[in-house]
Amino acid sequence: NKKTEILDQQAINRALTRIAHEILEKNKGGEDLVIVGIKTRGVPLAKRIQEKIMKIEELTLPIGELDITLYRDDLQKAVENNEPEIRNTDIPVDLTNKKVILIDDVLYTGRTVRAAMDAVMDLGRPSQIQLAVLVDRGHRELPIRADYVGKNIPTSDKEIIVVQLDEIDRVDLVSIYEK
Ligand code: 3GP
Ligand code: 5GP
Ligand code: MG
Repeated sequence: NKKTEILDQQAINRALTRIAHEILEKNKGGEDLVIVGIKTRGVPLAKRIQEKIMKIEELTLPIGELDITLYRDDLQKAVENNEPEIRNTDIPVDLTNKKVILIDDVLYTGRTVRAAMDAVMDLGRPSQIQLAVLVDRGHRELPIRADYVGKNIPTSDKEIIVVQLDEIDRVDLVSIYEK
């Protein structure tokens, strides 16, 4: 079980600062943006990006969360036919005509993001949905890409990315493990 550290705390922080700037640049400011984190680790990432945007523009973006769980028997196994399911949504604002920025830790097959987009569309009619992820590890099974990427980490299917965030794991670290 070899482990290689890919992003330390400073690198994660810089990537999130860049993403916050990119979000503001692409959207010409923060007007009409709503940030939505995908549980578990997408939620603290969403909060951090919201705080960075607050510092840059003195603007507090509304923030929500989605709980999307993959009922895979074994995370180590191939994805097969297991589809992610929406368990809970907590989005405290009307999304109509808003630009929704989905935030997740790792983008892999794209199935979680597809489920997240379904959930968001069910809640209202956003004018746009954009996607920010800390890590894109490749292996997409759907035509989905991220608008903002902390780091592209090409992986083999024998590798997994471990994302640790201070709010949950008491440390900020992204590493790659060999299964
Ligand atoms: P997260 O909820 O913060 O995203 O799925 C439970 C946890 O297991 C996830 O935490 C994720 O970090 C980790 N994990 C590692 N490999 C995988 C994987 O291939 N699929 C999923 N869904 N989670 C994985
Ligand atoms: P997808 O639905 O794109 O296959 O997977 C995305 C979701 O599964 C994300 O929420 C992510 O947390 C989790 N995931 C998939 N692969 C990995 C991985 O290698 N490492 C981690 N930490 N999470 C993963
Ligand atoms: Mg996740």
